Amino acid sequence: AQIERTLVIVKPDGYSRGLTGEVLRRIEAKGYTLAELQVISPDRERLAKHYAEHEGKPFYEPLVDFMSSGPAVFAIVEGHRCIEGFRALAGATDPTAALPGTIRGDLGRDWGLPVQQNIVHGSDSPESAEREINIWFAG
Ligand code: DAT
Ligand code: MG
Repeated sequence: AQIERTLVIVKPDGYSRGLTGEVLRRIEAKGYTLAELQVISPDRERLAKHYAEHEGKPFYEPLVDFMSSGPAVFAIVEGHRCIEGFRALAGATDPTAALPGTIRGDLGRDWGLPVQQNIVHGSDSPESAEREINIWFAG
């Protein structure tokens, strides 16, 4: 199989809590490669493209507010089956339900907010990965 790429984001909660190194450490410890890295404050225009599939859902506006609230780390991660592999590292979307041993399960919790602040994003398919990488990385 060809080497996959996935877009990983250390979201503003993870960045502001100082968890970037811990997340990147787990990615590297798993054996994946950090091909590109950047710290940016996500703008609402690109977030709308990134989260187009969720437009209209009750958590959509809070999600865009949260994601545009401060700096985040964007990484292109490479490796065989890294899309599935990173989502396994990340754990379930709801950090309360995410299993211990996962990023969200070990480091996340429910803060009583309308959106789940769950530390990381990972693309869910090869098509999503290429689409998302093109939104956040030029060239
Ligand atoms: P994932 O990030 O696990 O791929 P998703 O793509 O379904 O999950 O949703 C994108 C983000 O939106 C997710 O990371 C947190 C938030 N979210 C999803 N479902 C939610 C819900 N039911 N209530 C609150 N926030 C939610
Ligand atoms: Mg998703």
